[in-house]
Amino acid sequence: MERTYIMVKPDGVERGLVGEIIKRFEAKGYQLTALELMHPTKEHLEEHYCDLKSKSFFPGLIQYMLSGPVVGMVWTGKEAVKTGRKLLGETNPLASLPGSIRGDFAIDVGRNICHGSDTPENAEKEIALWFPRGIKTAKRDKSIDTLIY
Ligand code: DAT
Ligand code: MG
Repeated sequence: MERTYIMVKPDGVERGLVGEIIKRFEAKGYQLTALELMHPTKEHLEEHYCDLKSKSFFPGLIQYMLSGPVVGMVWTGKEAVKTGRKLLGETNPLASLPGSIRGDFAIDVGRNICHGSDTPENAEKEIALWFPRGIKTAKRDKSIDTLIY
């Protein structure tokens, strides 16, 4: 089953949009596999965004990402990466259709409230970077269904 790394950025956390973003992935049918409030270091963020190092907006992006805690999540399910990005919308919120998270809640590309992996390979890299201790997947014990108190 495919996994994707979704992160609520500092502005999304500050604006109280964590629940709204979780709600949309749950409603779509994806399974929440990991979740943590984190305070990443500059070095950690530079690694996460290493492909963008040469861009003029890179220092501003890192500064913004350091401005408060983020919520890192792993969501699992069929085509989680591609569909996750559809739920998020376009990188530039002004190009995002209403109905998407960025389309509904953001205007500026530099404050686009959420991150989503762009390929299954990058998703696994990002999951390893943000959840370096691994993710324990506990199976639900169905025997409790027969125990009624
Ligand atoms: P995405 O987050 O949609 O995968 P990306 O990987 O190209 O987009 O860029 C990472 C983040 O960098 C993006 O969410 C916001 C910021 N960014 C991208 N292009 C930008 C630009 N032209 N000006 C300012 N920030 C930008
Ligand atoms: Mg990206």
